[in-house]
Amino acid sequence: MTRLTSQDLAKCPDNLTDFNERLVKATTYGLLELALMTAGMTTLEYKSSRSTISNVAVIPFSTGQGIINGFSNKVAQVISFLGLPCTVTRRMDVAGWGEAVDRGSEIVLCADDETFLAVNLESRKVVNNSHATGEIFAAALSAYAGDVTGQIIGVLGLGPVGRAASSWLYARGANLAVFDRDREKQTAFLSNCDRGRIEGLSGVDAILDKTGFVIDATNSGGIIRTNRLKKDLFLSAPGIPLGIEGPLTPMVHLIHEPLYMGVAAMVIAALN
Ligand code: 2YJ
Repeated sequence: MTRLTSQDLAKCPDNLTDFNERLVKATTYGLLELALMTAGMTTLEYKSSRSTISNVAVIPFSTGQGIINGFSNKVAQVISFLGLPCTVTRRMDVAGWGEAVDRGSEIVLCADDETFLAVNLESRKVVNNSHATGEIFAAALSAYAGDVTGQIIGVLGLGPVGRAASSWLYARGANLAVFDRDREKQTAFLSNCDRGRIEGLSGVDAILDKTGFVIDATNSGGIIRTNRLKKDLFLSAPGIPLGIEGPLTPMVHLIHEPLYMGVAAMVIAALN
């Protein structure tokens, strides 16, 4: 899994209202609505859950390669944007956990170099960022497409993010065309699922030839080649780096950002 860098974070728009407007333009839904759609939660259910939350705590973790400047603050910023009371703990690591529990936080979020979790301390529900990220980028694609039932959706990359996106879309009636450059991973994925509506393809170009709706859940830059770009390609891209070169991005309908959508989906899923 890619470890976020401060350069990645610098790409997160500072103004969440602007980011939200861009999401609405692209998908007709804002961040909260997409996160609710991802979790299958109504606005009414959200309001009722929200009223039970006195604090969501974000705990900086210094383990491994250490603190990423701005990470915890950006996580807290997006949670506050969704309307949940949120703070970054003053202390880090285990002491930060103690602080969160002491102050009665119902939900905590923290990340080391490998894993980023939201934990509901009351229900004991644990939500993994990779899973939540795959699902919300799938929901964004579905919102753009209107309805994915019977549509072919391409999924590039079958790690935890790509698999979560695949399951979310499959459960909503999509047909999937999938590719992972690790052939063993692709074979294992295909043998673990009902193949009826899922087809394994031999490369990125084959996916792009097959469909204009694609999830890029790879960690490989530049894999999407200019000569395969269709004008109406919708690319929902949780993967870092982006699979399409920067200058080409105006040519596609693109949803790509490194943090906010995954965090929104995590915290909404952790409410139950
Ligand atoms: O608290 C901090 O500042 C750091 N320990 C944050 C570390 C962030 N962790 C990562 O970037 C991991 N690769 C997990 C992120 C999952 C993104 N899908």
